[in-house]
Order: sequence, then C-alpha cells, then structure tokens
Amino acid sequence: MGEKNEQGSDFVTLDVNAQTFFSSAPPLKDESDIAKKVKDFIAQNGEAIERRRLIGIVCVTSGGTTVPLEQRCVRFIDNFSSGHRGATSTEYFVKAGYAVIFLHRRGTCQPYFRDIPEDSFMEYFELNDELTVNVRQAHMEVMKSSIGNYHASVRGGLLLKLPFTTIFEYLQILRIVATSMDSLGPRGMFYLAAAVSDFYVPWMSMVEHKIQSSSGHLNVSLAPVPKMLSVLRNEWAPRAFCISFKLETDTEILLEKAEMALNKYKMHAVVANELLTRKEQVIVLISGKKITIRRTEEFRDVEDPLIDLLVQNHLEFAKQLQSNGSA
Ligand code: PAZ
Repeated sequence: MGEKNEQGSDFVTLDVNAQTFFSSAPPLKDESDIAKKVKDFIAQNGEAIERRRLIGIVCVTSGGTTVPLEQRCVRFIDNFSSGHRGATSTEYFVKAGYAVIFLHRRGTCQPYFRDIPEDSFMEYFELNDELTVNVRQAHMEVMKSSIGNYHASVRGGLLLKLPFTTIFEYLQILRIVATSMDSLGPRGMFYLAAAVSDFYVPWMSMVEHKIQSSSGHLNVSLAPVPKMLSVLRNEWAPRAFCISFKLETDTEILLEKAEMALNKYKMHAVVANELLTRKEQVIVLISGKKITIRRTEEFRDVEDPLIDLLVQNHLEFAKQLQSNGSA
C-alpha cells in the first residue's frame, strides 16, 4: 500500500470506494434545504423545458474543493482554481437558453460579477451626499450590464447558486443535484469545471483537534478520492449529457489524459486545458474529434464559442435520444 510521492517521501493510499466515502463523510448541515431548493428549481424549469421555453438545465461546477486536515478544521489543502471558468460559462449557458445550477466554491468568482474586481469594488461607487451612493460614471456601463443580466437571470428563476467548501460538501451536493436531475433525461447536462481534490483525509482517520507543531515533521496519509465521474454517469444521471474537464501543466500529456478520461468515464465531451493558457485556449474532445477553441478579437471569452459548440452537441444528443425513444 505504501508509495513514494514525487519528492520521495512516503504516503499511504487507501482504497476507499464511493459508498464508504459517503457513509463516512460528515453529514451536510443543510441537506434537506438544499434538496428542496434543487427539487423546486428542477420542477419549475422542467416545465419551461416542456413548453420549449428552455433548452435544458445544466449543473456547472466551479472552483476548487478543500481537503480538511482536522475535524475542527484549522488547516486544509487547497488548489488554484479561481472559479472564473464556471462563472463565465454560467453566463453563456443562461444566454443560450439554459437554467443553471451553479455549484461553486464559496468566495470564488460569481456569474455577472467578474467585471467588478473585488479589490477595486469601492472604486466603483461615490458618496453623492450624506444619503445617496452613486455608481461612478466611468463604471456605469459595466455595472448596468452586469446588474441587468444578474437580475434578469435571478428574476427569471434561471440561476440556483449552491456553495461548497470541502470535498465532502462538494460530492454530497453533487449527488443530490445529479440524482434529482436524472428526471430530466437528456435535457440535463453536467459541465464539471471544478478542480476536485484527487486525495483526501477520510473523516474517521482525521484528528479532531488542531495538529500541534511541537511534534516536528508532519506525515499525512491521503487516500484517493473515489472517481465519482463513473458513479455520476452510470448511477446518478445516466441519461444526462456529461462534460468533464482535464487540466495539466505538462502539454505533452494533456491530450492523452483527456482521451483517457473520455473513454474511461464515458463522457460525452472532455475539455482539455493547460494551466497557463486556460483563458486563451481549450481543446474539446467530442464525437471522435479534437476541436481547438481560442479566444479571439471576435470572442471576448473562450467560453463563448466553447458553450456554443457544446450546446449544438447537446441539442443533437437530446434529439437523437428522444427520436430513439430512450429519453
Ligand atoms: O477556475 P479557473 O477558471 O481558475 O480554472 C478553470 C479550471 C482549470 C479549474 C478548469 O478549466 C478545469 O480544467 N477543471 C478541471 C481540473 C481538473 O483536471 O481536475
């Protein structure tokens, strides 16, 4: 069971399957509330799909999961994901005619807010007198369009935001969403852009209290997170259209890994991207093809043509399943 990591130190990998993962995870605090919100959202938008006012419902996952090291968590392992991909894609999905369940890491980039950078938020406003706050003229256009689009999607009931922090929360909420979305058949879509931890500390082997520094070196045993993509495809929502993402830092292995994910997890598409160029270019593996999509002068965001391509393929997929009578 013992293995060496790249630095040559020991770590232990434990074979923990999906069922064990869920049965040993700390229960979600607001599980019934989340399940109700998801059910209501699907019922309301499912009706709009039947009336052909919407194409479908997509679950967009966004941002990175954390891996707590203590049950009363003081320290955790995190990753780089800013949530920009998920937030931007959500905007284009709504524009294309989808309702979106935005399963996102707390505190990461939000749809319709990405033009308003956090660090200069105050710069967008000015005090007019003691009673009123105005948007500064220079920022008026950006604010008008962001606020307008945000309210339109929220008022129209097209956006359900569900936050997570830990790997335990993320996978439990994903399971609730996926099993509920199964009722949509091929009109359901999963766009799995979150950076999900590959390793974690199982709850039962985690210390309760803050790890003390007095004992010198710290050796942490990390177990592999069970591969939930197969569970999603085979059990939770087998008729839905599924897109996963593959990120690598080494371009040499990127396409090979993406192809592996496509075949192993029977995804309908895999979006391959490289860390440093992820906002400029992605390669989509779909229907036996590899399609490179770039940000250009025409497209402000790489997500614009990306979502367009995926929507065309989703429509084709849903049409085929419906005409086969398997929807
Ligand atoms: O969140 P972000 O915009 O900073 O980055 C997006 C991304 C690189 C996390 C996403 O495109 C992606 O590849 N997600 C899957 C990562 C993985 O291989 O687990």
